Amino acid sequence: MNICYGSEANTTLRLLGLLPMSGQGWIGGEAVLLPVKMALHDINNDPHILPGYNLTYNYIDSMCTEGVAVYRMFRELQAGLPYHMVLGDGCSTCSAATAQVSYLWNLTQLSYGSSSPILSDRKRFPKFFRIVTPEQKVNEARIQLMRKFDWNKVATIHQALEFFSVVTDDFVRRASDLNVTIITQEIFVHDPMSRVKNLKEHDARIIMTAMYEDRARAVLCAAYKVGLYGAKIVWVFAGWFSRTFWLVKQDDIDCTPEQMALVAEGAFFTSAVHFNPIEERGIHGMTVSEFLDRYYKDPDYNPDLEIYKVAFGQSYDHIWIAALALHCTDTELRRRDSPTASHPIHTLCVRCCVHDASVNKDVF
Ligand code: ABU
Repeated sequence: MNICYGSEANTTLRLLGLLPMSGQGWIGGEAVLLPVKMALHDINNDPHILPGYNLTYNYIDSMCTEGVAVYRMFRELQAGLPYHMVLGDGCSTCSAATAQVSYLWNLTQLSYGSSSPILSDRKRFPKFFRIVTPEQKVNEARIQLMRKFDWNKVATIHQALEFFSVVTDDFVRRASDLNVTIITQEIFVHDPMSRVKNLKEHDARIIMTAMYEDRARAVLCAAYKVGLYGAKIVWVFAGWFSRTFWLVKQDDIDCTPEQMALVAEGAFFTSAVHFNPIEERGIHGMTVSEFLDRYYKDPDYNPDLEIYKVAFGQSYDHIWIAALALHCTDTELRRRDSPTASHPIHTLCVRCCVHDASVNKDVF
């Protein structure tokens, strides 16, 4: 499925979004659409940004699955109409897979929500950027939790993906520096039951997790079955999980919502700050509360997407960064009096403009 915001013209600049709309892991893609619509409206009506151009956005459903993401992106890029940037994915696994392909089309890729540390490797992902905090930086919050509550023993459990191994290794290094004892480190590929039993056998009380939310549901259900829950057990999950993630139905989970809620009770969620806590005006002159006010009043507002609220602001912002990068590229091409200057923006120069476009943003 794809949609197109904005109308086609020979001055059309085309963005290709990679959105996990279905599947498992993290499927907040639908929550990206309204902020994208708002940003395109603001940009296309701003006479100072990309004057004479019309910015449009199509998307594919990547299903938070690498193969699907690469296949559907490839199909879209082969279809004929030129794209000027790729935006996404919201799942790091898909970003890693697609970013190793999109640069071969000379396309710059900018993600609104991929937090895997590995994506900062410019050799592996030469034209990939993102506006979210890499996940290992959030480990500092987990360390501060350990300090705050005087916890001196901790266990970890993570899904066997490079993303989560790197995050967990970083946490273990920081915890060891604090003289915290790591009582066990559990790793699983799909079914976490034997690893959760091991946590129980080690009498784990504080458990740092690193995994996608479908696997976190499997962990909670396994924990219920082995009795690893109660007032003395603290689970720490990623803050980008959908709110009340433990209540989402899943084929391989046979625990009831009540049983899942019992285990999730008292869990902590750690993440970067997703909205500017200071009421200052951004590039379009809006504060965060003004942005949210507009968002909630929009006819396309869907309360079911509130569980993905962490994605709203960054989804709006990433379209602005793409637009500013394209604007900067256009300006630079005209300044150089390049033969391409009279044509729609050439993709070659976009990469060098991403940083310039994000002077007030963190791009990693
Ligand atoms: N947007 C969810 C973050 C998880 C990931 O980077 O895959």
